Amino acid sequence: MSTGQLVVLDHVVAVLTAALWLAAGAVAAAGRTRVALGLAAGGVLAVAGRLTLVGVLADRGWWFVQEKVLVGVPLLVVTVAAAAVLAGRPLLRGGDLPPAAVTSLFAVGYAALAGFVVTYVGGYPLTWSVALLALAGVGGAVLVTAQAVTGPAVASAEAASGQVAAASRTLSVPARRVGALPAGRGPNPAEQQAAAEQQAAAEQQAAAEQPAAAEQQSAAEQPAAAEQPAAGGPLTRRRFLGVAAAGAGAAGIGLAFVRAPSADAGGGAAAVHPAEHGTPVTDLRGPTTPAAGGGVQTYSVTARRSAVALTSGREVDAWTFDGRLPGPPLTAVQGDLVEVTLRNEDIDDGVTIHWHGYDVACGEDGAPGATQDVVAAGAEFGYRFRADQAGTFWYHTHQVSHIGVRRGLFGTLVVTPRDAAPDDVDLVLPVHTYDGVLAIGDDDGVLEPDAAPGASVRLRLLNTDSEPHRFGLAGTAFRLAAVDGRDVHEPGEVSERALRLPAGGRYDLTFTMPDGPVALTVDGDVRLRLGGDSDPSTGGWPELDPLHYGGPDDVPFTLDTEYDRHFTMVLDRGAAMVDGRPAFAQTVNGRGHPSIPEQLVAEGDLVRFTVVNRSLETHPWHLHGHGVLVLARDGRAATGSPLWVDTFDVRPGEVWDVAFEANNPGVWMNHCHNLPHAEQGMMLRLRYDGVTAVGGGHAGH
Ligand SMILES: [Cu+2]
Repeated sequence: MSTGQLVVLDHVVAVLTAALWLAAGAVAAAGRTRVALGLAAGGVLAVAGRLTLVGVLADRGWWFVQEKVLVGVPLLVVTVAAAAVLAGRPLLRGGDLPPAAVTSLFAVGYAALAGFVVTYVGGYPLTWSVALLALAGVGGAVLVTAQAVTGPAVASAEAASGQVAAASRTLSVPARRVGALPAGRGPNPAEQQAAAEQQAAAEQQAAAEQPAAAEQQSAAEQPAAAEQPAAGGPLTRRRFLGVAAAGAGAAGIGLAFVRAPSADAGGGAAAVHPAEHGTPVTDLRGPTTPAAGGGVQTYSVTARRSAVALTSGREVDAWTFDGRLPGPPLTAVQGDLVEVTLRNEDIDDGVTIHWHGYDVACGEDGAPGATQDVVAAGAEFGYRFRADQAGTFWYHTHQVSHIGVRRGLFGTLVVTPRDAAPDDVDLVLPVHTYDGVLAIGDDDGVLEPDAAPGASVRLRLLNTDSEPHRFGLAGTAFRLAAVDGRDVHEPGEVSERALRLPAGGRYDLTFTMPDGPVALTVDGDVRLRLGGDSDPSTGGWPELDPLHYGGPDDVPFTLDTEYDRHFTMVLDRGAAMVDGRPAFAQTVNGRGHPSIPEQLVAEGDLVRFTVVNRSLETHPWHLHGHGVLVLARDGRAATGSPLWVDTFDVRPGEVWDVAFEANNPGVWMNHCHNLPHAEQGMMLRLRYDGVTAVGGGHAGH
């Protein structure tokens, strides 16, 4: 079973555990002891199941169980033990349960619920704040339940009486018969009558403040209590628990406001330069001349709002570059100097251009608030870089990108090698969803370009959405020639294999056009046909795993390398501050942007990332300015071709290890490329010592 499936199962069993115990408590309170016994038995099995699951999950990594082992499981074990002591025998014996027994059943339910809430809302890592709040929550719930089960009048009488049953001391609830519940909840009229009488008597006693009488009555009702007179009064005990719970809650709330350290050195040397003194990132600009033999490609791109029709005629209310969807395709030959002037006509939120996967100088990276100021409506900005990397890339705005990119502020960037012959058919295929309609380029139907049999074909697949897409190429064997614009070493020929492309990622597929038809499916639907009609079904094809594809080659580092810095990023959902507001955030190590400590590196460092996904969603991780080498997934080393990527999908429960050399100084965004996730907090910075960002703490995305 995959770790992701185990995480889901654990959630389900946690909720089931809580439901069973709470139901057991409720049913017991209603006097239906036999049903309560059945539910409690189910609850015990559920608890056993949870303990087993936590054990199995622990084997997958401490990240997956930390808060369960430290809070959820201890709470469960303690409350189950208490319930066994208080409710075990009465449940087996049948008949009405004393209030302490009923409360103890509820307590297990609260503990199970608290464990689930800690996991689901608190996430990783566990903080004192969350632990204390969980204890306060369970303690408070137990107190309120004890009060309710006993009945308020009786409770106050008892408080006055100074009487408590020995058993109830464990859970700090007075032991009273369920018959003392308010009238109407008792199982039969006779009992209700008895309850009413008791209540009346208790009220009388409370009003008269006659401890002795109350004690007498209590003792008469409850032989067990009489046999084991309490040392302390319930008032003291309840008050103590109440004060403790309130104190834990207050401390938990207070601790929630403790700020994170501003930087994480990843086990490496601390900063030599103070954060605010160094080279401004705006000084880190691209070269001004092409490489030898290269030319200059000059582009001017204008961002503006525009209604654009897809090929079906469907109109999209878009944010565009140059009034088209996608923006203008930018091309260059390797070694060219590329100069792009960006103008913002009327995008009120502002705009930038980020060169996705292209390792430009940091001042050209287009991260507003980090590498440049946002380009406001009416303003412009010039980008410049040398096209050193040949391959398939794209560009997009990085300002309110969860809206801007979705609405169309992106385009393709393809750099062809200077020395290689071009393919006969070279198709650039950016897949994007506009207003819920999937299109390749601006074509929301089926593309049918020409390809003669025998022609060499390259399909450049780009996923410009925030979710992965699944591709199938039918009618021919093919090679996965490049991933994220970087050539795969010795790509072998495969057929009938599906390709899952992460958000932001690119795959180049190559093949020789056969005599028969070829079709490309996206998420199961044919979107491109070559050489005639065909309507293949690719849904059942197994996925090609790029971690185990192609031929091995030299790599600069492996799992065994001594890294200068090692950063672990645990991705989760949870309550956290995002941009100064509390949110159910997408978190990294329990925090949301901009409160996630920045990662500090020094030029020349070998840096390793371990990225852990504890959540139930896929996170396409994207580091700016550097390709990263995939070392391992779930602890198993990648084989086959060295796999260099700029975006990698970390699916639920997965653990990825990647590495890179810190060879491109700057302040780089490091974030989830599911852009709504980034907006919801899943974004941080990697900063080189001695480089300072623009504008201080806050960066757009
Ligand atoms: Cu994400």
